[in-house]
Amino acid sequence: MRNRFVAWLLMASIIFSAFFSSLGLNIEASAATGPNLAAGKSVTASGYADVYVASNVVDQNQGTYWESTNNAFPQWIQISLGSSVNVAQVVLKLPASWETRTQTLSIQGSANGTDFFNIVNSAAYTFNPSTGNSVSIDFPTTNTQYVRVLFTANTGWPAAQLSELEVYGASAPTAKPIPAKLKLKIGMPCQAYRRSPPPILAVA
Ligand SMILES: [Ca+2]
Repeated sequence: MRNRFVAWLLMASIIFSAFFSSLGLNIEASAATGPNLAAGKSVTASGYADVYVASNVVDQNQGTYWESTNNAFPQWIQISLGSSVNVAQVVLKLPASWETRTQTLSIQGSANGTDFFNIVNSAAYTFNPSTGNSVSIDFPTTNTQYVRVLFTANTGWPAAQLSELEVYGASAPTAKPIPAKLKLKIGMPCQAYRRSPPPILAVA
């Protein structure tokens, strides 16, 4: 009796999960979306050169930029998003007309502004005027209050340089469309499933 109950539960579970899955309740992989979470937020940096202050990366003007202290890698710049939020992408920009250069950097997160962890490990990113001197970096959805870009090299100048640091959140779960074939089956009366007439029982 108990085995039959367990078998029934298992079968019911399979049927229900297949049904809800087919209705589009599966959670799709997140994708970056929404407004730039970094716009106008508090920004700090390891240092800056001349007039190229840190706040230039959140003024939404690609022509104004931050430049770190020269000849002193590593250097960093970070945004406080105000509270911990889910993020899934950063977009890094340099002034659109600048000559191409490659900066080596990692993306870090922190809940308190003191203890940082790597969201994206260090890698070399090429900024090219032919693609707007803009680099997009996608990563798995991460909950963090601070987003820091840590620079260790720049082929164009002996300092970290950045004109905009944009941060985007993860999209809400999206529903899968219901396949046309399944829609038809859901709308069909049970009778339509009968492949052949019921057998006529012989009467003794
Ligand atoms: Ca700017």
